[in-house]
Amino acid sequence: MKFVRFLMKNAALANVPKHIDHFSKFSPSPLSMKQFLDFGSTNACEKTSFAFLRQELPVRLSNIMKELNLLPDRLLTTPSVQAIRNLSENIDSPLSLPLSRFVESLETIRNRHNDVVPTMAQGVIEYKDAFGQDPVTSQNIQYFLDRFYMSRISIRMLINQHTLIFNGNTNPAHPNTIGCIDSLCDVTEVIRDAFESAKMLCEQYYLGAPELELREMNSNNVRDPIQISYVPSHLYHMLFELFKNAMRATIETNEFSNNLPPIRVMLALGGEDLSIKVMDRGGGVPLRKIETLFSYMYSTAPRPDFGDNQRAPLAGFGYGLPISRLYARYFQGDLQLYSMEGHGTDAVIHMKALSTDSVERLPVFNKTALKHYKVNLEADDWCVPSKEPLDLAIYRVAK
Ligand code: W6P
Repeated sequence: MKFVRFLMKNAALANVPKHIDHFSKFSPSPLSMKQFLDFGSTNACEKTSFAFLRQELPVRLSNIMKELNLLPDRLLTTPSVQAIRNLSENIDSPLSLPLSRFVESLETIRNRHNDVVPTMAQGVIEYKDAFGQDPVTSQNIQYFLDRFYMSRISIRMLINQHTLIFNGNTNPAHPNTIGCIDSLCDVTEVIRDAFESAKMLCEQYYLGAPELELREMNSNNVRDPIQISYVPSHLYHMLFELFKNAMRATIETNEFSNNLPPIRVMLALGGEDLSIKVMDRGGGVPLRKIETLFSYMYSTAPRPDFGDNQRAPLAGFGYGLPISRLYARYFQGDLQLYSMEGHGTDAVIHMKALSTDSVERLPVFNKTALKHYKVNLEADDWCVPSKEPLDLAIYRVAK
């Protein structure tokens, strides 16, 4: 029996398809926002985009599949992770289709991968149930999933751009949009939209919600609206997540007060950065716990079954914050939390203001990446504080 399981496990692990080895030898080619926009204007045609994607999609996918195969066997052999590996098995077969069926097959591939995030989360739960959680595994999973989900964001971005631009429909409601990029994305409008949606959810769950106080500063020209080239859906995703967290903290720490402190937002545009700060007075989070808010392992818990008279709580389940941070980093920005326990939390989204600086940030599989998956058995280079008080008696010198 043990031997059969041994054989089956090795069969599952060994069959790395040949095309993955081939395509993983190439490095992914990051695109700038400007290049994305050019693909959708007169500069490029469907054939160029087709030829690019036929190479680039398998390269990005193969690079990350090489890393997936380096995960500890105990994680790799969970049913969920196996299911994800099987999805990529025939990635290049639809991609060898002629141009005329390319858009259609891209849409099929994209839809087949819709549930990868919850499936991977299930894999982490299966691992935790079987082996528990420890800092080393948590760190490895964090490293891998940040790269895996970043790769996924980028692959879906390429697919969405191609299918939206070349599916034959134009979008007259948004003349400035090229695929899912808005070359004049009105940041204030996205902030208000995301706030309103979070507020509606918050009111359903808590029967009340804090107000929004928005200030903005355009240092380039005080009167101009703040607009950049960006993917509005990515920005919306990040803001919606931050607002849900800020609202939940505000309500839960001010439960018995009859006026809720507003959520204040500061939006600033400089020469290089566009930054959005979301400030709440929700009591804050101790510094020690900030990192766990972004942790895939520590924030993965089986989703409780919400019955009819119980709604899903506003925030705190799933991968909202770590994935929002990836969206910010995808175009060379970042998402950071500054909290003061006892007072409140400031969450800041930094974005590149210039479309020439907004370049995709992509993982590449190489020796440096490989090193991260090798177990490090060396001791840490910082002392571990002892729980026992030091017995100074041993240093006493005889007088
Ligand atoms: C909190 C915790 C948190 C996470 C993200 C954004 C805002 C907040 N506020 O208390």
